[in-house]
Amino acid sequence: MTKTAFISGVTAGIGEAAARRFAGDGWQVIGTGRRTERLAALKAELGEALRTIALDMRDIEAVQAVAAEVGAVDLLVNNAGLPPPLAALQEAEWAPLEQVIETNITGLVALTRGLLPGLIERRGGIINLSSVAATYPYRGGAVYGASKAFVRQFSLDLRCDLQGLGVRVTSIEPGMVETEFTLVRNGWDQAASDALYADMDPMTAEDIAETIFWVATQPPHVNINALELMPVNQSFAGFHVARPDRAGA
Ligand code: 8X3
Repeated sequence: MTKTAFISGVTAGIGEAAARRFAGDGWQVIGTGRRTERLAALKAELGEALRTIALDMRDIEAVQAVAAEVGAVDLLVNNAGLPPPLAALQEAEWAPLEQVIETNITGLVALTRGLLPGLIERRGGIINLSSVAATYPYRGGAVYGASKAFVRQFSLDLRCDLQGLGVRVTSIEPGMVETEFTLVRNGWDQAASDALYADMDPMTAEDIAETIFWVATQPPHVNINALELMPVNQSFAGFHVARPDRAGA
């Protein structure tokens, strides 16, 4: 029987690549996004394999209505999410922070909760897109990193709620992937994005889509709890030490 994957945020990057990957393997894909012209372009490419739904994850009533209307699916990929501008909290504007919290956390919980009855009925799977930022802090990443730490912990706790029901839950935690992520973070500054990914061979949206597909197609008795990935050329920052008394010395 044809399996159905519900993927949020298919208008770019990892979500778009995942829609292609699952559709290419014969799955029926239901894909959401805010940008209708991009939804239409992907629909034109994937045809019958893709059903598109225009949806802003911040509109909780719409999220709940979509979940109720869609009914049972075999897989939910909670991909929709974004970072705010990379600014220390004391320098950050409120609106983008609120947008990130509403999208990455509130919308994700509402969509998951809405689709859970059907996922339980199908003994399906949930794959949540977290980030290495959930574990490793960096300046300017407080709200983004915390939102992704929420996604990781939500995934692990959800496994307890679903104990014995046959539903799998996974947190996927990528490092640098060249998508629109850095454009969004830098106010669509293409040069800044190009500079960040230059000469370091970042992961691609297709790399992560392949990982999502692999997780989803493990035997039903295997649950990948969490999976952290980085490009080889990305590793970890050290600790920072402030010595205010020596400023300018
Ligand atoms: C973002 C990952 O490494 O670009 O999810 O901060 S990284």
